[in-house]
Amino acid sequence: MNYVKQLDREGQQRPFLFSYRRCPYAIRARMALIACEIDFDIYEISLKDKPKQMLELSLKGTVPVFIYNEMVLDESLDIMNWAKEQKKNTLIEINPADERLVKKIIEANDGEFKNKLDLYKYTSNKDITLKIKYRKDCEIYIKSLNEKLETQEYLLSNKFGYLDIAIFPFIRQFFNVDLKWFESNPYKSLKNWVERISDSELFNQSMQKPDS
Ligand SMILES: N[C@@H](CCC(=O)N[C@@H](CS)C(=O)NCC(=O)O)C(=O)O
Repeated sequence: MNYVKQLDREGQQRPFLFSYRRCPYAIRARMALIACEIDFDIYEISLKDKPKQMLELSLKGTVPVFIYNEMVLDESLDIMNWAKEQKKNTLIEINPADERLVKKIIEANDGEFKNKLDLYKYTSNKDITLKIKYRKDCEIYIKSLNEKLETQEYLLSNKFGYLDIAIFPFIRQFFNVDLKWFESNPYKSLKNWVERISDSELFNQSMQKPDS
């Protein structure tokens, strides 16, 4: 992952990612690309001042946007799937028997949970009763993940993989809303999982800053 100052529309040879460091969708895309040993250029956008080049390639104006040759992918899961298909590293292969479950958990994550997470995250601490209500709404999904992790180290098995990458950035964001609560929350297996992935080289590489 190599930070660059712009997309070279004529001469760009390497895969290219428009990204935003803290965006959970962009994090899952970066982690998948790095896990699959794809060497890519990356451009850190400002959400308040999106680059024209990016909007020309993808009208919807969300990150991540991935460009390789003539291909433009502007959905994080499409980027993960493309990385997986390159088969440079089997780390994030999905066992065919798990495909339906993976899809179901990601749909719950990106749909209902993400909506509730945004309500929780963006409700001011001044309205603490409402904020706690939204956190409790999130906890239905949080509890279901915690239960999976009581008997195995990662979401599908004892092996880290695709589903962990897809889900982790959102759970991290959930816990980051209130780090004090994170320390004392009852979801110990999920807390350990978050800490384990947060400490991983893969995650830390994906969070590299533009100026480092
Ligand atoms: N479904 C898209 C969602 C991406 C998304 O919503 N990204 C947010 C940042 S976390 C974004 O770019 N929002 C546009 C904005 O804030 O203007 C994906 O999976 O890539």
